[in-house]
Amino acid sequence: MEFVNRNSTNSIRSTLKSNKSESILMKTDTKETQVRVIYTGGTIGMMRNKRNVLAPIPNALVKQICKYPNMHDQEYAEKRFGMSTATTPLVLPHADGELRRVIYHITEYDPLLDSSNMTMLDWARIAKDIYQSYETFDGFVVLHGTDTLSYTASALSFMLENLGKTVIITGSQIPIFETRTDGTDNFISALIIAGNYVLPEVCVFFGNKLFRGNRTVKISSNALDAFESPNSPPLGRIGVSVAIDYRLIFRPCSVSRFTVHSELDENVGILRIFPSISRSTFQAFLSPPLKGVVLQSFGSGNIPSNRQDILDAIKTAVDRGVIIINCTQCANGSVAEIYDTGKILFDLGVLSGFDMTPEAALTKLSYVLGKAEWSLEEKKQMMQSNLRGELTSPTDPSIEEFHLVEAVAKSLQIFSARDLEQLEATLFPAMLANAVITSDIPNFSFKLNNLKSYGADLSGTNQDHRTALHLACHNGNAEIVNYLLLNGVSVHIRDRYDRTPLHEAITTDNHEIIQLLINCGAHLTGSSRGIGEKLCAAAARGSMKRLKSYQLAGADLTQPDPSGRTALHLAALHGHEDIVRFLLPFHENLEETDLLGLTPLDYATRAKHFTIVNLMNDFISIT
Ligand code: ASN
Repeated sequence: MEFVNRNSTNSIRSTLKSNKSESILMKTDTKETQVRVIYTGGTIGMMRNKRNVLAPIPNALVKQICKYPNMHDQEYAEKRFGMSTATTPLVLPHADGELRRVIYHITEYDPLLDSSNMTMLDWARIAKDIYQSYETFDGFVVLHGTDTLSYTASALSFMLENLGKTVIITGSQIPIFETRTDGTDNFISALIIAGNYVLPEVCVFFGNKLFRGNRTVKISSNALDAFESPNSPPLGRIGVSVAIDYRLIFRPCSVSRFTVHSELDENVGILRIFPSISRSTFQAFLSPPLKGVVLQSFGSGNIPSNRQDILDAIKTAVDRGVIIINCTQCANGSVAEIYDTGKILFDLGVLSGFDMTPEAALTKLSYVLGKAEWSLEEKKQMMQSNLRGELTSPTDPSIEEFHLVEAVAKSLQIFSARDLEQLEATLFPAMLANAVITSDIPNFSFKLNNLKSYGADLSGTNQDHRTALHLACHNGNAEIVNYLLLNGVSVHIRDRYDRTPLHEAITTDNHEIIQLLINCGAHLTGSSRGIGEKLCAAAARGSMKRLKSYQLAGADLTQPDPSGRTALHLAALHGHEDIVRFLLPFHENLEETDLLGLTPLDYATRAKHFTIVNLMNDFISIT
């Protein structure tokens, strides 16, 4: 399969990062957020073909979107990116109540697929595409057919390890080319959430609800509310405004970078048991090469315990090393050892899938079996652990009955739900900030745990969209930063002025904290020219520490500023010999000229810094 080249990642990079393209950017105070859309197919982009059935139409979706003024602001796009070309992104008009306008880049897959035709290879392709453009974008939307959407969402939730950004899968029941389409609403809402909310999960947005992807099932082939998450409440709802329940967000709690595991084992299956299932069917299903099976049992996990032939087949498979996961056929609820007919499975070595959907259990099996480095015991252990919020674990912390915010609200005589929400959004970040400022580590962990149990979102932001992590990074307490990271606080949230926690650590030149953030997947944001300006300023000041901060944060130290000058030009001009020595090895040659056509050597010569001139001439002679 090949990319259609419209908005391929290279052209996206060139639009966002290239020095040349930035010169046409409009000077604007409008805040923007960048979303990558991966369009895989599905009804959303289908039309009736000659046989009068729906099939995906290549190169038609973007043209259709451009016709909707609520999906693409042509005027803004032209001012911002120049006259439209094949590589210009689309622009969502400003949405009331959101800080940032969404700029989105669509990658259309070739061929576009009805999701019934998708395979594990397609999941791997989506995962790899997200990985490869992860740092360029704030969030991701995957347009997908609805039929197997829950499988893809579940699989991606496992494959995208230590995900720190929002991934939303959506589609529609009625094509976008039809008047009554649900595609525009689903797509617009997905874009707004992916661009403006940092939710480190693979989510599904459909019918005004945001779900955890690996909890979803398709419940209707024709209703517009086609998805449900039977055993877990929606993560958010879209009404007049976007309401996310942050308490439900599952956050990776380790200091590790985002990565993708794309090796999936295809030797998995779902066996739905039914009365009088034949021994031969059962045995054939469990035979090699099958390595993992989701056994969909009756009720709370029961099978016919009077069928010795079935029990023997299960025993043989378990002894062969097949992992069998017991999930219920019921739309709601979980498996439990309540009946004799269920207990017998556990005695045979079948594992409980508890309240996982069959889609989640199956994709988790193929992910876990694809981990060559794990032993069979580890794989079994993982299947029973809550990896991405796909199962309700008995150790999940419960939220205190007594609600702190309600108590404060009572004393302030606040009764409306809206005012209560407002109070909560103000109180928790303030209390977290207070804990960051006033505590040592034992005290801090005590306060943090208390706040968590009162339902506080530890990644919550204050009025300036700053998190406790911004503050902790600025204050320079590495232990507290580490603690916040281990509690899943996001490294990607940008404040009102587009500053991330990493910016705070760079501003205070705290290398230990910069390293911690980088280990957790943080990266530099903003325009590369802007970073060039900062590097030049540091070089002019002779600030080696600041340059090293940027180096540690992953900056390209040869990045020019808007005038084409690099840090080396400025170090040469100001005669900072130590900085010139430090920067020289990063340059391939010294031929980079600024807008006046001057090289770093020209600067050193004109400023009469002869030791630096000699240094540079030596460098030129060996390169
Ligand atoms: N058959 C379509 C698909 O899954 C159904 C849809 O998208 N609504 O691709």
